[in-house]
Amino acid sequence: MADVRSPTLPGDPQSAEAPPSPTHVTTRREDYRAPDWLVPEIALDFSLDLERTRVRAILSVERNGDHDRPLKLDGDGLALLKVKLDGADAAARQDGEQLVIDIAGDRATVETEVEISPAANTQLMGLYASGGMLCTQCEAEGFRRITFFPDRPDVLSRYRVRMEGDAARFPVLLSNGNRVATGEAADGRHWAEWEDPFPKPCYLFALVAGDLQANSDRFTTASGREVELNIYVRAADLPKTAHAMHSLKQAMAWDEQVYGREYDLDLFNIVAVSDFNMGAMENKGLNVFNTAYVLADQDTATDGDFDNIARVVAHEYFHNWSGNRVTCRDWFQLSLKEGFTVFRDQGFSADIGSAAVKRIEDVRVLRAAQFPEDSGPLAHAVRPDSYLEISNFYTATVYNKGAELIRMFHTLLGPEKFRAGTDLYFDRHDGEAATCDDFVAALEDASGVDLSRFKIWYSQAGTPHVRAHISHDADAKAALLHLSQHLAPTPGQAVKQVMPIPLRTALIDRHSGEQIGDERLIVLDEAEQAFRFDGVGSAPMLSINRGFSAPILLDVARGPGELERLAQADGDPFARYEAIQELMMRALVAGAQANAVDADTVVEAIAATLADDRIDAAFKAEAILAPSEALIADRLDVVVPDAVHRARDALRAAVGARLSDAMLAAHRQEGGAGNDLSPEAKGIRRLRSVALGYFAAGDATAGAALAKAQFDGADNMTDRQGALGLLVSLDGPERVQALDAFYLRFREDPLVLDKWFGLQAMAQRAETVDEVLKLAEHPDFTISNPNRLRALAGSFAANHWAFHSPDGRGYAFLADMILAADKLNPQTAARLVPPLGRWRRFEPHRSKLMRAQLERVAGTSGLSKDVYEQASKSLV
Ligand code: 0A1
Ligand code: ZN
Repeated sequence: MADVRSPTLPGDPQSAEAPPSPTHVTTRREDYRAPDWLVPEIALDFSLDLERTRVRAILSVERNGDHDRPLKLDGDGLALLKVKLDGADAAARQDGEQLVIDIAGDRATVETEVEISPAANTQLMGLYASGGMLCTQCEAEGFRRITFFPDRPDVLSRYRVRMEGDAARFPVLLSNGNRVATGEAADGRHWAEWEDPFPKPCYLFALVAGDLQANSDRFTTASGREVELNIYVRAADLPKTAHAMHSLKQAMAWDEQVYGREYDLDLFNIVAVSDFNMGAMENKGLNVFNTAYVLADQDTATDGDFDNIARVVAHEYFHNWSGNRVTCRDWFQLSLKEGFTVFRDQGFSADIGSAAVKRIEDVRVLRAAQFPEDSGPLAHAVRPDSYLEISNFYTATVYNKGAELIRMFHTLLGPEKFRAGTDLYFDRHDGEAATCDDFVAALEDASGVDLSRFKIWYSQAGTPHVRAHISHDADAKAALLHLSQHLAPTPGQAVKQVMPIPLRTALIDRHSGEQIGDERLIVLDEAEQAFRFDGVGSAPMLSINRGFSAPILLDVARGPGELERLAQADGDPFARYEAIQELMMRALVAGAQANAVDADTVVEAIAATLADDRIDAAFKAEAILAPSEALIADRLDVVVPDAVHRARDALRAAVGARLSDAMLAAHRQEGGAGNDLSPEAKGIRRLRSVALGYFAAGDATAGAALAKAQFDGADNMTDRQGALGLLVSLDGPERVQALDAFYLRFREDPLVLDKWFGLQAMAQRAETVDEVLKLAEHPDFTISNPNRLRALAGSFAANHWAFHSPDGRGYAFLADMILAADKLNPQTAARLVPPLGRWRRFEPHRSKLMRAQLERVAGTSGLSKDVYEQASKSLV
């Protein structure tokens, strides 16, 4: 098909590695070696203070294997005060940031004391201060910023932790495992001791000290263990913790029922912090969360926020088995815990909500975040081969494509054999640091199914492109499905091998709309292959990659009217969704190329979908939502953002104008009461908001009035944000009125203020760049809080039309933000680089401007290795 982007990348990707740098060292998977020394036990003693914290560590170390190499402990920014070996002053040397100690025997006790400054820790890795409290983040390599230690996930230790601090400032003192003792100390200080019975890698260590209040509850496990549950927040936030607590209990029960996994301690603590680089962290028995994934009430959180809280609470809880009890041997195996845990949290969300809608949302995320990664300069395998900075590999590829890979195993084995496989995996590797190969071996051994060919999905980057067409032999009453696959080169992988691609497939009768025979699971595992279907009387329609059984790009040759028919008839909800989306995509891609959109078929399909009583509101909303501009751009050989924007606007305006009555009716639908969090009510709110969007696209003036009325009358954040999200893109007086009202009402609530910044950064207006530049000067804006930075800079970079403003100011703004943030928080700064790395895909003028900003970033001296890796790779 001419309008679909050719699978070959422009340019000639050469290397997956960052260009050599004198200061930064590449770590390679093939160089893995077991640790020279193990640390079965560690005792930590913290004297806590915001400015100067003392950390004393006593490590019992054991030589691992027959060698005479010294003990090497990682450190990062530690002021060393003391080192002792078996109680005597030790002859330790510092080699770069490492502490090297020669040890004669096979066992020893090593004691160190260091000083660190949590208040000065702007990277938010290690021990840092957030809103007056102290907390830690150790994954992936943050523990070395707390004390000297072999900071690698295959060194597992039992932890005993003592902490002492000011009782008024830090009334709550938490660490992993169980609290074993507490007491008062001199000068208004107090202390607590914690012990974690489960050996763990240091990235799962956590400590929290602060003035916090807990929402407390209990859970009884299947075997009768009574577990105390606490969610710690600032006192004022306590009323917003009910949903997180409810989600936690649901997740605990689900993991017992679906995976046979029980919780293993008597205590499970969650702490919410406002300054956090990611979503949340699964530290053993003490999960630390970004407040964004804990706090919610009807007035301040949208349905999407509520769903995300359930998803992330479950994700972190599930890590207790997939990640903590069985951890990763090295960071190249990150997807072992992350891909699997995402797959598990997807299953949970599907079970507590609508499975069909959840699948649509997951695939949308994959296409929006992972496909571009896989086709760009930062493409890497689910199990990468090298890195400069491991923080750069917490990606949609490792997480979401990793989950798709597990889903393919699930599809191939079926639920029972898959469960037998995960049981064996947990049994076999409990208490160990394992590899992706170990996971597949457990599935194979439990199921008797050979998965060796599928393992290529771990090592080969890029999204396979599959083409399909059907031919029919009327005499033989047989249909032949012709499939071919192609995978374009990615950095460091010039030549690709054929992949095994599992495709759930059915044929559908063109006239009756009935499925012909059973659905089949076929595996395309050659470059070209044909599959025969018998008992097919007339030329059928093809329904393929149902449920998105493989993470691929698909190009099916279709006859006229076929997509329209499938959009109504396909028995697989996901395939029906795909048919409508493909109809829209074809109109949009053609529209972007020809500067005129033919909306006829789309209008008919949307009208039929809205009128269909058999499907629920949530599904309707997803199905009729127009593909994003970024997704349309991904289908074009050369992207001209204005053309994409015009095409999408024109299609939405045509649909809105021609279906204004149906949209108004959908918008008026009852059943979406603000306090009703059932999937049905959420679906109705979602459809109302999508319908309002279309209506406003058809009639901006009436749309603005309706949106303003919804905004003013809303008793919940979903309706309020839905309306404001529309108003920010319209030019009437309602825009400023609503934004001001929102600000005045919520200026004291950081998470809601993030929405205020984000919505303006996402506005579809020519003036958005100016507004964003102004917002960066707003007194409430700060680059030191990752949520706020992402709300403005991250949302703006995702605003396709505004970010790609032809004067290049959007690119310059993002580069400025990256460079400013890099001085404080390299990890979060590096996450802003990828949008600039898409420069090869754009028309020459923009392409040059984007590249120039990347060069400016990469050429800045004193860059962190985080940003250096992302920027330099993006230029290759
Ligand atoms: N393991 C966490 C993600 C995570 C990774 C790194 C972090 O460092 C700032 C924080 C969190 C998860 O998958 O939820
Ligand atoms: Zn995770």
